[in-house]
Amino acid sequence: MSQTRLIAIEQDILAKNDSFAAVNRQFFAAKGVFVLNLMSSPGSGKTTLLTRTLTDLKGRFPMAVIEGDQQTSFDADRIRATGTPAIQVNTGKGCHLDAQMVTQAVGRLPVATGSVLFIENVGNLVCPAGFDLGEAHKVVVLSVTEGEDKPLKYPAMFAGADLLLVNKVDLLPHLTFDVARMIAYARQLKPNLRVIEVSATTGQGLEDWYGWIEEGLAKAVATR
Ligand SMILES: Nc1nc2c(ncn2[C@@H]2O[C@H](COP(=O)(O)OP(=O)(O)O)[C@@H](O)[C@H]2O)c(=O)[nH]1
Ligand SMILES: [Mg+2]
Repeated sequence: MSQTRLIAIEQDILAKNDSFAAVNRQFFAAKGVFVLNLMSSPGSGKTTLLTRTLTDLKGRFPMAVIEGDQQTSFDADRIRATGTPAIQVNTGKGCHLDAQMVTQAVGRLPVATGSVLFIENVGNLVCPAGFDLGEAHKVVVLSVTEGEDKPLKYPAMFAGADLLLVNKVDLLPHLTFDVARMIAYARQLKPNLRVIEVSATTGQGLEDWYGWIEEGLAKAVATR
């Protein structure tokens, strides 16, 4: 295939995605729904962070989850075990969720007015960065077992994020991971990137993450 034709196809796909993303964003804005698109490598702890978050924030405001994976409904099952409504979207060979998948999932999910909708994207640091889902913020999770160099290796992911959750900080005593260096790399790509260091298993740092969510939700509700 010629390079020109390839670029034309890519532009078509992205334009179609953007029009669905705009529809989603309008729907979420009208209902005061605060939507977060969580992205990371497989195994960084997205689902663990989510189950802990849903359990800790239960009763404060309504929440729902869209789970993206190539195969299985394991993660949606883990989320539903917390009592939160969740939809699993399997992308098959696809390496990311797209905005139309979110439109369809939202049609099958009880998304309450004034709620938080978490979207767990397919695990990798590449393709999810290119697709707007209509979210309020892209949140990237990087765990301390992955190496400080990841922001520079996968720049689009970090340049497009509004919040970086550095997860598994409970493991730092056993590693040589340099948190400050990794954050400096990430801020080369996004100077005002907000960073919160957390452990989904011990709960360290989670209050800051919850505060950030509550602030965002309050804004979404106020501008409804
Ligand atoms: N030590 C430690 N392990 C964690 C933490 N968060 C997640 N894990 C573990 O990392 C593995 C992958 O977690 P999972 O939530 O499935 O990651 P996902 O693929 O990003 O959804 C599991 O074995 C979790 O128990 C953490 O904060 N500390
Ligand atoms: Mg997961």
